[in-house]
Amino acid sequence: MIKGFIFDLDGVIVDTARYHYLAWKRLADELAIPFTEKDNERLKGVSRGQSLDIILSLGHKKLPEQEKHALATKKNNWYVEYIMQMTPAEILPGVLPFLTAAREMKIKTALGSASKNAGTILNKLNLTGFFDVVVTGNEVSKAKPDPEVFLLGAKGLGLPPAACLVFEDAGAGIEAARRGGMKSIGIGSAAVLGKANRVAGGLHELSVEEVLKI
Ligand code: B16
Ligand code: MG
Repeated sequence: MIKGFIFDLDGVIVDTARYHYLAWKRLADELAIPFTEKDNERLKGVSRGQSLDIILSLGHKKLPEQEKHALATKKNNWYVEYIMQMTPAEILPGVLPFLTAAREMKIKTALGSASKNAGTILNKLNLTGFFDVVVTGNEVSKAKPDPEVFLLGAKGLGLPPAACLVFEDAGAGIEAARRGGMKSIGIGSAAVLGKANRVAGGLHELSVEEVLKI
């Protein structure tokens, strides 16, 4: 029986992928590396360091660790500038009613995000109070598809993995849920998220009652 929900952030609660893209694009342009919105799809759910590696590989560039660290910091500073301008109007459709209903029904709720900026984003959008537990990129050492982020979420909720349902927009996140022994709902297209127990376009298409039955 499902007693807890674990939500990914980017792509499920808010569309921060747009801001990640703008910041990575600015860096790629500086490095004269071609980088399109289609390339950006590969960065979804992937850690900051791995994202930079993907961009450098697009430009056939290899750089020493120290230089990579400086570039990742530069991108993050631009990204933080963008997210500091965000407002609650950018919360994706259906999120607030879904979170409200879940909490009214005494379902425990956790955030499980690869982003080190997840706490800042939740605060900025006035969403922190909707989550019993927040696990971010600061607490995990292994990126999705490793299940670490979701297992920490389940542990924080005091629930066994099988009692948790994960909401994810990235294929790597659906795989992480599966490896962690959790059912999942894919948010996005069935072509990418076919391994999820159910796929929907967004939380606005789902009710708490129906997802508890999967
Ligand atoms: P940061 P999620 C992920 O968030 C993003 O999808 C991914 O594009 C980003 O690289 C990653 O967070 C790390 O973000 O640079 O802010 O630490 O989908 O796991 O909520
Ligand atoms: Mg995501």
